[in-house]
Amino acid sequence: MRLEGVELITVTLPLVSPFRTSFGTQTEREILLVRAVTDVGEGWGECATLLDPLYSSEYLAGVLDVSRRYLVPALRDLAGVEAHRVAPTLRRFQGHRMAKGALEMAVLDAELRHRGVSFGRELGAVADSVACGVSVGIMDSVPQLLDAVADYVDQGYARIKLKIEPGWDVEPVRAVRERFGDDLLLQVDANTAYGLKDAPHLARLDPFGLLLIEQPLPEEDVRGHAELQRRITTPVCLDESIVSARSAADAISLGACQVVNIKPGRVGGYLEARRVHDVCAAHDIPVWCGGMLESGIGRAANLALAALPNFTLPGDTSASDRYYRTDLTTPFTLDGGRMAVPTGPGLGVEPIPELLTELATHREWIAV
Ligand code: SMG
Ligand code: MG
Repeated sequence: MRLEGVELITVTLPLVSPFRTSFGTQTEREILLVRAVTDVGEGWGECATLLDPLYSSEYLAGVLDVSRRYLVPALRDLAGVEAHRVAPTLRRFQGHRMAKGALEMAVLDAELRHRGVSFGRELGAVADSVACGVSVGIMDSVPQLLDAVADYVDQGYARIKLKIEPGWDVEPVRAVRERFGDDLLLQVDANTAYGLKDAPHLARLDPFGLLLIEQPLPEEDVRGHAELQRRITTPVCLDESIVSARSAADAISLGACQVVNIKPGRVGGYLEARRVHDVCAAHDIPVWCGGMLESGIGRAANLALAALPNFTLPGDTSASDRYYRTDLTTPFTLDGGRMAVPTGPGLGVEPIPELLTELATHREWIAV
């Protein structure tokens, strides 16, 4: 397969409601799509990066720059481009996993479409649908939060995740438990907002029977998470700290997590995400699929990944209408708390061309 060029396309989509986390509030999502053009057809990728370096060090303008300056030109050196060669070829460039992952995804999609194989089949999916959870942002008041959670529960979401930060943690969790009962699958995500000094406070979440607490401490504080886990009974789950299969293995052997959130962009792509899954499975550590407010392109691939056998917890793979009034693909919908894994070749979905023409804020062609 020969790569002829890559188009980088940005699209700004308004969110149906503001999404507040411990690092900021988002009212819209600047999405970066990657279109790989090869001699056997096209493929699509979606980059996980946010506009600003607040969730991780990557940011949209940085991804565009490193892609045009280093990553895409490096793929010129490949006599024939194949998805499994992309990561090794780009390895000499440090970091930039989200940028690399999006390129690999687009090449993989082109390759699979050509072979007539779906992402799910290629990655090793064992289910044709997956249980879906929803991530609920920090709100101005507890009544407002309860209304939002009630709406998601009514829609059938299989699990609720509450974003937390100091000052918005024990009370919202207590209120949700009191209103919806102990059977609701409930977890929290701090996005690094706490320190080890907060261990006694975080232990106050123990009585609520949470599935897990996600990334309470800073990204690099893996040992801190291990120490925290000795002081609280809620299982610690890592998100930001897990950037590769190796870092997952290290965190597990340190006792820093009992659960892992897998986000393909954060670990450099779907092929590494599968390795993270395999490492966790080998250690009996359950995983679930995280989300980065993806459009239908990223969602399609995430659903395929979430159908692997060790994805035993519902993920942040919510329906299109949880994020956007108009998705870039045919919308994904919830059916009894589950979503179907796409079965068509490659991702099984593609951006609606008229929407891209109408909504693109930047289009850039990089010939190879
Ligand atoms: O895609 O439903 C989604 C968002 C899920 O909470 C979510 N993602 O830390 O897990 C996380 C956050 C990161 C993105 S916040 C803009
Ligand atoms: Mg998280």
